[in-house]
Amino acid sequence: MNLLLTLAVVFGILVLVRIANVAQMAAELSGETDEEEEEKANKWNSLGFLLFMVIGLPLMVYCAIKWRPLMLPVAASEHGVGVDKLMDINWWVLIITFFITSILLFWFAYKYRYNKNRRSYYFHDNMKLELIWTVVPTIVLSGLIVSGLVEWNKITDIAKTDQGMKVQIYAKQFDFTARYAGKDNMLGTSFFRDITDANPLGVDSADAAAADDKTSQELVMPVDEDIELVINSRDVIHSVYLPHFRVQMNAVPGMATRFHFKPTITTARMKEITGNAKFEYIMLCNKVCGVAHYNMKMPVRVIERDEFVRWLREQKKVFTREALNAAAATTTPVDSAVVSAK
Ligand SMILES: [Cu+2]
Repeated sequence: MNLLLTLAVVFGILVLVRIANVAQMAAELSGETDEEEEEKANKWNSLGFLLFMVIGLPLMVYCAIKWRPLMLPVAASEHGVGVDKLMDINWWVLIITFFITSILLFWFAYKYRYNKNRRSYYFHDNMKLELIWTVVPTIVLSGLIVSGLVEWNKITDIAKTDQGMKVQIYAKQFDFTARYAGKDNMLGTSFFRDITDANPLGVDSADAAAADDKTSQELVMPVDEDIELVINSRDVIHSVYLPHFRVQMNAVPGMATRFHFKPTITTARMKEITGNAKFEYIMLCNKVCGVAHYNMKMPVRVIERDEFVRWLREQKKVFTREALNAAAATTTPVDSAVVSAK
């Protein structure tokens, strides 16, 4: 099949070359000069440009409208609305610039095609033109960058980050685990040397703050409440990406990164908004982190407060009571706590 296709292409090219030769010979026989021939070619080429514009630009608009439903639905978080507004402004600047420059490009290629009776206008430099194409993009781009920075500062405002329910997102090749801080809203410290089969997050059982910590393989959040994600990685750089909430933050080994946000739309409500009864939020790894990266994800749900309290009650604690008692019985060093946690 491939051989056949290659042969078809080769013969197709040969036929086209033959046709071009015949056309040239016919032109020579009819006494057409090179100049006339060139003028004809220019005319067809410039008309081709116009045709490309007339078909291409409306087709682009059509595709953008037709496939709009494949884009993300409305932002499901408080800060996401601002992010979307920024995105929209960027798109409008791009779209307007694209249409102006494309129309000028194709139209000029047609209008100013070679004409032996026309001389091009020569000028050495033009201060006014250069000022315009330097100052206008500078102002537009500065506006975009500054508004982006202002929005980003609002999102990452450190002053706010001590409020909100703490949830650790622990990333490793190739899954995520969520750890809820419990009533004290304090996550027990963890250390990679404390990692065992029974304690995959390496939580320190001697730390009192860890006693009520709970883990889950699903990220469940109460609606309209501040959430403080504390993000860690065991091995390589991963990325916590929650597209519907316009949240993305890298998970970096050896340090904790944070993201503070407030979900505003429950999963049930989003099903109604999208008209999709099967709609579910999702968390994805957004850094190519290894062979199973494509499959590194975690289901996400946003529910009402009371439903959330019930759900959290059912989740399993990081440590059993026996493990905690054993840890309490042994005093320092940390390593003995690890053994007892097994
Ligand atoms: Cu990953």
